Amino acid sequence: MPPDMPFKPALIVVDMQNDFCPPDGSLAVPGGREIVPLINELLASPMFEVKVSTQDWHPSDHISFAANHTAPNNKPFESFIEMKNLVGNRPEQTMMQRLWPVHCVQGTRGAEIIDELDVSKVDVNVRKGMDARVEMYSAFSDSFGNMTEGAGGVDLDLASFLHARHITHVYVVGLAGDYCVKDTARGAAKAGFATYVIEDAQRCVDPDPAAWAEVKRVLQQDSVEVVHAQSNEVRRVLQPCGQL
Ligand code: VGL
Ligand code: ZN
Repeated sequence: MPPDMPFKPALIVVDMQNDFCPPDGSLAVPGGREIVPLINELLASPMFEVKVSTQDWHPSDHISFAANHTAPNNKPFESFIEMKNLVGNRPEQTMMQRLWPVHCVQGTRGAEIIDELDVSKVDVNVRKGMDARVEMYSAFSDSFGNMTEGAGGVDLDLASFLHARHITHVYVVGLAGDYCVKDTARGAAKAGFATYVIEDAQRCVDPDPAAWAEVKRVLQQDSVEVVHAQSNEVRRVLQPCGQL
């Protein structure tokens, strides 16, 4: 990259919430707490122009909760239901939605960000998944691409917020690598930011390495770069001078 290319990076820390963490989260991601030291190191860096955290923040009647559907098609992790684009007023558009255990219900302890995360360094927190009718893994839009800021889905138009701050690059970390990290990173790339997922600062619901390889393929196809903590891309946001 030419040295004079603008570099105003933002950090997005996705869904580091009690319900996504072992040992007692309702949707605990294996190894979810192991990534905290690296994420806190990133949060402590003066190199980021903006630091964002996100929270999955569901009403109790959320469409993704297996408990809100009828047997036999209501097994958490296993069952899928047909979800319609009601938010976008296009009910003919449908997609298959995986069902989950009840998680991150608004106002519960499970929805709080874990105590170990250094939230004092966060500039803005985005709550998402607030519209009961639709899934919203990405902090940029729901699963159909609707941006319903103010209408209940999410409480901030994150793309406009980052553009207004002249952000050029977005680094995405957190939980879960195969759902909300993945879709948030794809949303960032689609919004025009050079986007990185830091591999060592995420963990997946599905711990099978083959599943992560497939996620990486999809990310790279959507112009997201998957990088290691030791890469130059990460070192340049951890070095105070920004040069190696
Ligand atoms: C997530 C499943 C359901 C995530 C959120 O944060 O990756 N996964 N809701
Ligand atoms: Zn969720």
